[in-house]
Amino acid sequence: MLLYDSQVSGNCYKVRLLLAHLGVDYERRELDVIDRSNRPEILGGLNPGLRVPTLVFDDGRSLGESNAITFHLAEGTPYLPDDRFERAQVLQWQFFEQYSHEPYIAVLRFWLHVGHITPSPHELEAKRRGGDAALAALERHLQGRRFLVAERYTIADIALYAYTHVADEAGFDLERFPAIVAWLTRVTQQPGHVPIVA
Ligand SMILES: N[C@@H](CCC(=O)N[C@@H](CS)C(=O)NCC(=O)O)C(=O)O
Repeated sequence: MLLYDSQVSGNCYKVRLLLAHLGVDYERRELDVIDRSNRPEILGGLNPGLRVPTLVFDDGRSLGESNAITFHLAEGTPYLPDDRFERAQVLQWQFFEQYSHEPYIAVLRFWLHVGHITPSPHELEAKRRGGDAALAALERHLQGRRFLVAERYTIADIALYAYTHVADEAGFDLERFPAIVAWLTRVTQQPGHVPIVA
């Protein structure tokens, strides 16, 4: 398997983290997330979004979208429940991550930490407000729970862990969210855990 990857990307990290848990060997090719001029040439025909992560399987098929990739790789493993309702709960968190969490926390982190882009005060405030709302929702759900779904570690946790654990790089103070902080520690204790930059 070949992963088109970026070390700084939390979306790519979701895939690397799951592959590390699964003990699967793969090749990785680093793509620039700032100069994206070669994307059509490299990812054209592999991922309609021309984004990383993109995973190319040994039979030539390819898949984009971090949460679709982890959903596929986790099938038949302990990281994706068999129960129909719990699988839908996993999807609920993956969609939440893409619509209510990543567009705020990951984008702000990209601006401030990776791309060194200075947003306008209005843009900054909008991202902070959205990120705070996402973290508050996570905090409420994690109070009295060990993990997001089925009380065990799944790809739902991987999806939300990716950008939550580096939210400080976007200027979010996680100390305000004690249930999230405790959950982040539980995630790092899972067998095969690797950091975002390995
Ligand atoms: N929804 C996509 C988002 C992927 C994404 O935004 N990837 C970024 C790196 S984190 C990227 O390729 N950025 C460069 C670009 O937008 O062309 C996913 O979850 O995989």
